Amino acid sequence: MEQERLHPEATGELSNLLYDICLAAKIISRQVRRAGLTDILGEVGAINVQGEVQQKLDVFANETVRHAVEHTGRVCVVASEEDEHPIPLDVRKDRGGRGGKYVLMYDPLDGSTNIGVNVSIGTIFSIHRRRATKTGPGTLADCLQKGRAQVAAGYILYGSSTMLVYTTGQGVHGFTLDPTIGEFLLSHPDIRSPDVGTYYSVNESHWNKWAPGIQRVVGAFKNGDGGRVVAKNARYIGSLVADIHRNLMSGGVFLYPADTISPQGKLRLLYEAAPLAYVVEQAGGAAIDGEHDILDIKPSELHQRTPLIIGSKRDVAYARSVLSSK
Ligand code: FDP
Repeated sequence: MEQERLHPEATGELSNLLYDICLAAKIISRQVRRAGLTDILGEVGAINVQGEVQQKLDVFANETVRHAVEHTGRVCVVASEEDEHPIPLDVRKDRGGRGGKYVLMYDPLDGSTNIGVNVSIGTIFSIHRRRATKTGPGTLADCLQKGRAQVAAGYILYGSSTMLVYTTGQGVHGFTLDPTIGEFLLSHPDIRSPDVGTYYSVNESHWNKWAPGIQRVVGAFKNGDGGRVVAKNARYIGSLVADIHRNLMSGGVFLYPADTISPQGKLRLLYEAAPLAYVVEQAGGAAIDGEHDILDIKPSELHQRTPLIIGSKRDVAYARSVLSSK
């Protein structure tokens, strides 16, 4: 609300869309907190478009986010990591056939393999203005925009507390869910990421499948590289949101590079890399695919994957310089 006041032209629609996402987050958080007590853990017996086994909580979170926005008239199309195609949203008659102004893309429950073992998981969201179409439901073309064009992005972390961290391009702000009143309260205003990280986070079991450049970078984060990089401590949760959040707060660099099995990397550009890159850049950090800024990549497919190196600015710059000096 405070930030909306800085824009006299704002209609309040974006703030309301963020509220809709908060509502979905509270409902998902409630289910996550009761997992193990209710029949919500385990697989549904289906494989999603990414070739991954869908968990019941994945499906629940996916539908909860879509239901929270689909009748509001604020969104023209949603795209989720769990659905093969974007879902165009109906136009509300009371809006004169205009259709929603915004495009919402999301990863409903990131870190699926951690769901059943009580490790932090998260929801990631990315909001764009519709561009390709002007009226009616939105299309795939509205989804395929560069990350730089996002109007808002963020994540909800279901960790030791439930936190919402988001940006609308005016810094990064963190809110903690107070379960006693059911509201997100501003607990971490203006988050800034240290320029040099304490941690490096990578799944080192893939070492033998990496290109020599990536091995050099990870080796330097582990052992130091003269005066250029000081050896770091390792932390890898295996839930992207949780790994990014820790590094954002304490300083660190997260890597999910391409390897011989996944030549484009594993993570999804539109649901994971781009929104997190927007948050991390706004907090003073950086995000690249090894060469280009993540936010400058023009997507050609909805479920496009990308290598990702993200976190403290000087660490990402170091990785970029090693990778460019073949
Ligand atoms: P998961 O497979 O558990 O859904 O994008 C998915 C993701 O988790 C990220 O949250 C996580 O950082 C990464 O994959 C973990 O992959 P590895 O198991 O290969 O390390």
